[in-house]
Amino acid sequence: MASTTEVAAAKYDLITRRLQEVLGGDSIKAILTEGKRSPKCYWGTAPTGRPHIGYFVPLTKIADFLRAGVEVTILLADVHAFLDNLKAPLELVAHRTKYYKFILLAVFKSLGIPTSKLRFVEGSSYQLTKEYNLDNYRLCSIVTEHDAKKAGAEVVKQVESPLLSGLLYPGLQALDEQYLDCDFQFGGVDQRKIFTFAELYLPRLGYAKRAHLMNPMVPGLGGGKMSSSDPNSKIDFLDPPAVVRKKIKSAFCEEGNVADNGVLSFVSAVLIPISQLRIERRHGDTGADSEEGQEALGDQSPFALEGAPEGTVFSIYRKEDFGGSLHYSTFKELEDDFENKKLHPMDLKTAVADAIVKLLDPIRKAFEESEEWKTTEKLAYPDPNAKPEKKKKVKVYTPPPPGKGKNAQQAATKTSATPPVPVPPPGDDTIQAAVEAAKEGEVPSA
Ligand code: STL
Repeated sequence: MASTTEVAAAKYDLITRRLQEVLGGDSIKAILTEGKRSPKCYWGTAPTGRPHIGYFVPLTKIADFLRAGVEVTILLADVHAFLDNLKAPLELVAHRTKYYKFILLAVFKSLGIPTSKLRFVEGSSYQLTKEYNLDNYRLCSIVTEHDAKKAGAEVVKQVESPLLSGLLYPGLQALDEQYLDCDFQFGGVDQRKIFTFAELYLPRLGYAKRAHLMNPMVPGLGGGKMSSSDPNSKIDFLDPPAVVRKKIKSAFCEEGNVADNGVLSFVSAVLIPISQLRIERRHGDTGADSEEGQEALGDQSPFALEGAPEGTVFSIYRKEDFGGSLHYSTFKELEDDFENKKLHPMDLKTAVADAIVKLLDPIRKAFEESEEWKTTEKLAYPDPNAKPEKKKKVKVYTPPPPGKGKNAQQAATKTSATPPVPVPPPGDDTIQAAVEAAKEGEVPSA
């Protein structure tokens, strides 16, 4: 029988495995050791561009949290999506939030993570309250412009004429920790400056300093950061098999080069961890998460070929003429073989493409089967090349000049010296006119 200290240590190891960095881990250890309640965490994402398969990294990690009994909140940061240089314009953000929720739910299910255990929260559900806004103003009164800029440098899109909204972003994210009532926030290591900003400023508002857990970033297929704006550097969750294979085929993956290799990184950061989760689940090692795997969508076998030795986390098919298939039980062995040119990029790419196709199959199926999701996708990401609908001309009533028109007599007697009040066009049309005029480079007259 394991002691409470041992149980707490095992949970802590599970919570922090495969992370790049942990800040303030002792506070989590203390909660686990005390054993009175579960630690609480949140992971946030801003519903901007279409989420790509790099999201498998944080989402897979959430399985570990649940196994350690952590209460997990997923924040759909809709207000942030707008604040970040209008990445999601206000009229699209609600559709994108819905689209993200569909994707996230399907991905969690494909990973065997019980979605009933997750709490989904939309940022706007509390970020528009009086309390939150007053806290924002309090924060604005103590944060220098310099610190706000520095905190957002890696996360907020950097442009020539930065907007005030981008400066608000880090502060609001810090407040989210308080308003979502978490013990730690989890995110990519790209969030590090925002996390340290929160650690510095929340206590100055009288709130607790939270711990921060960071996963490594997965490089894109071109070797650089996996970006939502470069379609060739990333694979969309809904990409069909042929597109997945084409993108992997064209990925940079030089023979013997393990340094700038997005394909190898994906194996290490996504495919092997998923294989490991599945192997552990087969052995019944799901800790506090007894429901793991119950509502799983799609094939839940590790990425190992039939006949692979026990404990294989990744197999690569090869014809007997080329030395036969390869089976790895750690990433290190695979990486070494690649570096020593015992594993050819073509064989690696084929195996990775096969694994991704398998991984995405249940997600695409869920999309194909949901009319609501398909409609949401069209609304959230309208085709930029689609022709805009012809706008009907709205008839605006223009009153006749004084003394003219069929009611002239009546009006003249009733209003005597007062000139008739002109009917202003509806508010929306005024804004619309201004926007259209701005597009054409002219200034609206009134
Ligand atoms: C992105 C991409 C990404 C993470 C985020 C945004 C995070 C956003 C966020 C917003 C508010 C929070 C926490 C996180 O409280 O990978 O565009």
